[in-house]
Formats: sequence, C-alpha cells, structure tokens
Amino acid sequence: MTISTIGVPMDLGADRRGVDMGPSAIRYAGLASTLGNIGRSCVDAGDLTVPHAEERDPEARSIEANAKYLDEVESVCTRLADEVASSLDDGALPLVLGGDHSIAIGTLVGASRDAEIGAIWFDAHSDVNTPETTPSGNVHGMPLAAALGMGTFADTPWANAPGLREENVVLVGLRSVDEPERERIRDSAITAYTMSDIDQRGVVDVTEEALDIATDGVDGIHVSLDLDWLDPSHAPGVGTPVRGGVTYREAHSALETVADRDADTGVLRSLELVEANPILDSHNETAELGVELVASALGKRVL
Ligand code: Z70
Ligand code: MN
Ligand code: MN
Ligand code: MN
Repeated sequence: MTISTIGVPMDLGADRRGVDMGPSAIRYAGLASTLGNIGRSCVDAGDLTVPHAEERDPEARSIEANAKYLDEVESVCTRLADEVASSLDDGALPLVLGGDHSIAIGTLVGASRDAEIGAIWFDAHSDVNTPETTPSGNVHGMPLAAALGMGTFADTPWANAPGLREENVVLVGLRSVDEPERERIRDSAITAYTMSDIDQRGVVDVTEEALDIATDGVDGIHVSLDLDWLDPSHAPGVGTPVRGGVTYREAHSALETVADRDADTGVLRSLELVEANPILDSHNETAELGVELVASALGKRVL
C-alpha cells in the first residue's frame, strides 16, 4: 500500500515555537529514502498552509475561553481531514507529519469519516484536556478530548471524529497527566497504560493488549506517535520533554509489534508523527529517530 505523506507545519497548539519546522526536519532526516528502502512506495502531498502566530490574535477564540488559536486549528484540521480522507479513498495509507499534536483532531476526523476506527496514542501525555480543564490553553493538550466530543467539544462538530469510540482508544506510556484528565480518563471507556505498566509488563505485552482493544470491532486503527513518548535522552527535540519515557529499543519494539499485527490483519489505516522540534533538537536526531520508528511501524526488518 502506498504511503501518502501530508506535512502540517502547525505550532499554534503549543507554547514552544519551532515545532512548525517538524515536517521539514522529518523529510530532511530521510523519510522518503527510508520508506523506499523497505519497499514502500511513497507519495508526498506537501505541506498544508498554516498561518504564523505573528499574523494572528491568540485571544480570538471560537470557544469562549481557554483554547488558544482554536479558529486557526479548526481551519487547518478541516483541510487536513479532507486530505486524510482523500488519501484513504485513493487506497493509500496517510502519514501525517507535525507539527504539534493539535493536528490529530484533523487526522482522526478524516480517518474516521467513512470507517469505524480505533486509536493508539503513544505519548507521555493523555491529551484529554478541554477548554474547561486545560492548565495552559494549548490545544495540543486537547486533541483526544476534541475528537471524542468531550466537555465543550460536544458543541464543536468539526472536531468530532465520527467513527471513533472511547472503547477503542488506548493511551500508552503516560507519565504526565493533569488531575482533571485523570478523572476524565477514569470516567470514560478509554484504556490507559502508564510507564509503570510498561515497566512491569514489558512494552510488547502492553502493545499487544493495546492492539487487541483498539482493533476490537473496527475497520482499522490510527497510530499517533508523539515523540515526547520517548525518554528525552533519546528524543531531546520536543517542546515538553518528560523524564522516564521509553527507551530507543522499547519504542522500536512497540512499533514492530504494530507492524506484526498489521502484517497479519492489515489493520493499520493511518499514522502520525508529531511534536518534533528542530530548534530544541541536537543535530536532527529526534526527527531521525522519528523516521526510524515510522519505518518500524511500516514493516522494516533486519532479516
Ligand atoms: C498539558 C496541557 C502536552 C504535549 C504537552 C500538557 C500537554 N497536559 N502535550 N506536550 N505534547 O497543557 O494540557
Ligand atoms: Mn510558524
Ligand atoms: Mn501529545
Ligand atoms: Mn506529549
């Protein structure tokens, strides 16, 4: 299946600037040649146009409070959803390059327009804040809540992923969860695995179970990979590094587990790599690691 790359140079959902250069850094790290080397054909759809912060007013919000640049996020995510849906229509696998994690709203909406989907969220954070609970106002802390229509996102149909149900959403690798997010996860049907679960059970066991849950009764799954999922010693180029993340090998093992399941059942529908920030990185190593992990998810094998 052809991979259709869509760049989204979005930094309006996060406080640290520079993540808008992520798509360039990921391409520069050799994405196309790496995918070619593992025998995957790849078409690059280029980047969506994203406004720059300097030309916008962060206070111009479409929900009364606490979601910075939500109007701009809506505009970009609506276009992204169309791009993702049309890639899927063409029989391709969309690979969305961020940008901050707010773009996942568009990816999830597009990926679930004509299908029931599950989602696996590899991330240090749970990203289920809403404008009522956010400590920062940053939309990259809200995309899952938005896609699931939680809180005031019930009133923003553009942000709700039509074919995504809480029962098929699985968070993996959590270590930074705000108190209201903790309650929201407890009160929901979302499944969440913390770093402690990975410590105790191993990343392959946890990922296998995450796949069982995400794939249950759906047409396919979306895999969203926030690079702050990894320990900052391996992925320093992210806006909000949190110590105690997965190691280089654990990350590869998890994505190889996804690839194995996909080889057996063809369940992987869409993939997303977000939060690479070249300004905070050292010699593009975080983007390079991102490319390697995408290759593992798409079936790279040593032998
Ligand atoms: C916090 C918030 C977040 C990524 C930080 C942080 C969220 N829970 N997500 N970095 N990728 O502001 O909502
Ligand atoms: Mn910019
Ligand atoms: Mn995230
Ligand atoms: Mn994160």
